[in-house]
Amino acid sequence: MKTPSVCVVGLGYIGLPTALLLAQAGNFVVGFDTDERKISSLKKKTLPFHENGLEDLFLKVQSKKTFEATAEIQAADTFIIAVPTPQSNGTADLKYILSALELMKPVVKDGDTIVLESTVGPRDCIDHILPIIHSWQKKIGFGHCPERAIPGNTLREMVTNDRIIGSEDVTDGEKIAKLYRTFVKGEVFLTTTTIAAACKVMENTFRAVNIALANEFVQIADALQFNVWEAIGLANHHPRVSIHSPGPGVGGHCIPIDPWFFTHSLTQPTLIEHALRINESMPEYVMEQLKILIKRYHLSKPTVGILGYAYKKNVDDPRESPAESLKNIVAKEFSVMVTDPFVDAKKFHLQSQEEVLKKSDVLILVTDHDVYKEIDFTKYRNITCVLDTRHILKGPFVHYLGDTTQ
Ligand code: SAJ
Repeated sequence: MKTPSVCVVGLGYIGLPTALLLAQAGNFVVGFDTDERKISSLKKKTLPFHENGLEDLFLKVQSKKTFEATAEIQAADTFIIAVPTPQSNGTADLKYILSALELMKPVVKDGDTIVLESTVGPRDCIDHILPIIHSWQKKIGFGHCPERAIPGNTLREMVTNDRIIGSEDVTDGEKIAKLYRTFVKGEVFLTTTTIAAACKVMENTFRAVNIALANEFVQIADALQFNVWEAIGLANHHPRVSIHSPGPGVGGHCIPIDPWFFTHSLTQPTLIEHALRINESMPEYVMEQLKILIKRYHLSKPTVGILGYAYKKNVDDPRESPAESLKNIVAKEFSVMVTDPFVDAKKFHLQSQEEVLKKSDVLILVTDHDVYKEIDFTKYRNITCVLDTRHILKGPFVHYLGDTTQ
């Protein structure tokens, strides 16, 4: 392989697909990760996680010989940082970004460019990241291009979504745009790092607040005894209304976390913080509804089965999943089992679907995996009722969150 033109730092759900798309477009790419097991599995041609279409892309890129995984950071013309940014006291914790910068410091040279894809707060590039790069006293370009692709449809969205590139220097911004245009078919917009970061956090905040509203509607519907699903469906026929779907809570590494990056900037209580708390409280609310059902069916010491551990439908990612908090809440009072067809059962102590179906008295559907629609619950005489938090099942003993009318 030639000298790499791009080094992607962090081969997770965003870094790896980005690296492979760049490589497929003809750029010579090295992918670096501090997790040596991930690198050795990639070297053995095994992907560390599932994402639609990723395996095919990986195979294609192997035949082109434009991608290499490495446990040692390497010189390149452009470095793309795609590492996690957890939340800490209402700001983005930059520790992984700072250690990535520390690792690349010895290999960057005059004329190189660093692109940050990880989500950060609006002022983080100006206040914390650029001062570090400037302190190296080299001519390094910098831009912030926050990732926007949705897990489950990552590859398609990485190609078709519009991208926002923030840079304090127009030439750097244009250079980065040129690289991204090798695989991005959407429009590429140039702006400042602050605006780029603000857009990204606003996008996920918009979603978090709207989901919280739907989750509050569930509680209102239960209190006033109407079917929230029918009401939302009909309300969404209004040309300017698009209510999100209620559910057992919000998971993933983005929507429950990124909106916090805004909250430290105001001293008064924010709508955003209240919305995040509503979403966080949903597993408790599901437990309350479960207890109502258990009482209604006169179940004593029931075994509760949880269907779905991933944070959302048809993915294998359990990060911040509401299923984990629900499991812990239920376990305080009842015996509980969890199953998920996509998530690593050994790593997360999950049971097989058949075992959960055969041994549970009551089920809670947490994740709306399509395969759950195929289960014939009537085959299992032990199952008294199912609490469907996503409104995807049908059947005589299925009860829905936000519908006490059944
Ligand atoms: N959810 C609901 N109701 C809804 C929609 C989602 O309860 O109406 C739940 C899901 O089940 C899941 C969580 O919210 O637990 C988040 O799922 P999601 O599909 O809304 O979003 P993510 O976290 O998979 O990806 C988001 C996306 N952001 C936006 O749509 C604004 C994606 O484009 C970002 O790239 C990603 O965050 C990120 O990495 O920031």
